[in-house]
Amino acid sequence: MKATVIANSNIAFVKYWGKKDEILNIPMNSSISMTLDEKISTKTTVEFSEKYKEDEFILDKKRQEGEKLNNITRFLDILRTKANSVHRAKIISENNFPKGAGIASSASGFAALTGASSKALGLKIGEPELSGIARMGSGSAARSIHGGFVEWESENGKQIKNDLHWPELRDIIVIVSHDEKGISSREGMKLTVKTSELYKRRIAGIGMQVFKVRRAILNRDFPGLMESIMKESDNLHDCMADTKPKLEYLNETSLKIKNMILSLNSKMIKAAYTFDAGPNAHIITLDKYVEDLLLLLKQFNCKTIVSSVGKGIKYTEDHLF
Ligand code: 2P0
Repeated sequence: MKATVIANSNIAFVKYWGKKDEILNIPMNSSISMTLDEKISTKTTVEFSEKYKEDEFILDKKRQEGEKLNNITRFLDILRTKANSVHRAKIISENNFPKGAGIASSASGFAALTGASSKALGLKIGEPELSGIARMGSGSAARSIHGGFVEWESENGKQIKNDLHWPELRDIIVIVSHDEKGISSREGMKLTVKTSELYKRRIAGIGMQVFKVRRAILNRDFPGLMESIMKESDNLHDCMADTKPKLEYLNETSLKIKNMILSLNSKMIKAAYTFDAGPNAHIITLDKYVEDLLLLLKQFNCKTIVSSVGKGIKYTEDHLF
């Protein structure tokens, strides 16, 4: 059977950085994210059949080989074992955001692959379990199974509130650089856990941060959420800077955007910046401030994508092959 799923990316307000268990992808701390809309999504079609002799994976029209393909095969083995299947698969996957835009695709990618593969294998599993399986592919994918606001503590991501809870919230993604990051999140977080003293303090205090972000979402407390988001992004990047060797994901433009948001907020909080393991800025704001922010951002000559709060994985019969 063939199955197709569209999964959206997500932006973390409390970040996942560091694992308790490297094999099972159990995180050191809870993270909280907002699922983005279909402008930043992956569409994946999977078919398992005896007609395929090997797994075949085509991503953005490029046939994948070597370690990239092996990773997918290992991941599919988890699902094949569950379904008692020995069939190999053909997978076609397409990201709809600009190629090489530095937007992480592992969250939407593994969420789409998990949903499509489970359905193609005839597995009847609900979203909590799907989230736990997606996690094994990539940690942040555990959150992209669900829509709205999602908390991932250890095994499965859980929805805090759905996409209708705060319809005015936006993420303006500013594509600062098209370069691939120098060091992957997976390697970077390992180094931070091993070498950063500041990281120990981060982990000791993160429970309070998670509580504040969850509470601000539940109460739709905009200034409270914005302050927590910026504090969290700064804390993560301080820990990256404290890693040996130093991890530097932000560039000059990222820092200029950060300062622009700080001065914009001097009288009244209108937005928050947050950065992942790359220079692209995510500006969290409200619908009513988007137009002004886009005007201010023009000076940087960067492509921008405006996303609302999105839904969880979506099944469709509109297959890619
Ligand atoms: C996050 N990031 O919470 C954080 C913020 C990057 C910075 O999740 O090793 O690609 O595949 O589990 O999910 C990126 O880490 O790492 C990430 P793996 P993943 O969104």
